[in-house]
Amino acid sequence: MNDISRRKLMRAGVVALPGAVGLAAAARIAERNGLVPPDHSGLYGPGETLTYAAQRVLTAHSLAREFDRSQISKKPFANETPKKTPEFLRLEAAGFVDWRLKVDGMVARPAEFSIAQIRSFPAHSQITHLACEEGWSYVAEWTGALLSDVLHEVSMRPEAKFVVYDCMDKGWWESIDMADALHPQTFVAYGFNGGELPVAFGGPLRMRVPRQLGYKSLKYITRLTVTDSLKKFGKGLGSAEPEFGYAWYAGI
Ligand SMILES: Nc1nc2c(c(=O)[nH]1)N[C@H]1C(S)=C(S)[C@@H](COP(=O)(O)O)O[C@H]1N2
Ligand SMILES: [Mo]
Repeated sequence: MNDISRRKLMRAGVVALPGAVGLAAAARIAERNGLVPPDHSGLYGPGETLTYAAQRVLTAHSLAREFDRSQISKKPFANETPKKTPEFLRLEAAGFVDWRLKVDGMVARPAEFSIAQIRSFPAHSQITHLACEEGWSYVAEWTGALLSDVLHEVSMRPEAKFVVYDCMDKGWWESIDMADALHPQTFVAYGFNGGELPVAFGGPLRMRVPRQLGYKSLKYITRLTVTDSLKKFGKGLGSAEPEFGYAWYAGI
């Protein structure tokens, strides 16, 4: 750790003092700085708070590693595809022309975007690593719009702190903070390795959050909700994952 980042960490007070007293103190300081993750109250809560607050203070603007074309995985592995609902099958059969991304919550202009409208935002590409918490991973090229461009289009209110996202896969939902939502590598992705994003990999549109584990990169997204609090969503833990014992913040 260099001197500047150490100083930043100390200024925010998120210093890893040894033992439970240190964790409690760090948690209090994190709270004062608005850096408490939504799943802070469980068994691993103090550790989650420390990890999240320290990463946000030290690496809020860091970039995920990008790879060369030659490093793209020959056989990327798609997680099991969900049992498609009749609605999903209907949208897929029609080439997703009726699919919409709804954007609502703390925004001045709630909107619904077709896939053509999402494609009309400036296109960006990245070759990044997608790592599942279960141990497998792959490198692929993703093409999409910056999530920040979509959010600017609807004009977020200044109190906004998180973006919650839903998908066509029952039970799956996620959220990220503004450091990730506005990050230049966070995409709503519709392209994969130079072609269209296959349904197996989350088409027509998936979230791509390369600074966090794979489960934050939700597939088949249909809705973004901008909010200042995660308490009213699901069990209030920020996403479906903490309900099963995984961390809301899955920074890598
Ligand atoms: N809708 C939806 N999104 C999802 C999942 C899922 O089952 N359904 N799995 C998540 C997990 S755990 C991982 S690791 C990645 C896997 O991405 P892949 O299918 O492209 O390999 O997608 C994430 N997004
Ligand atoms: Mo995963």
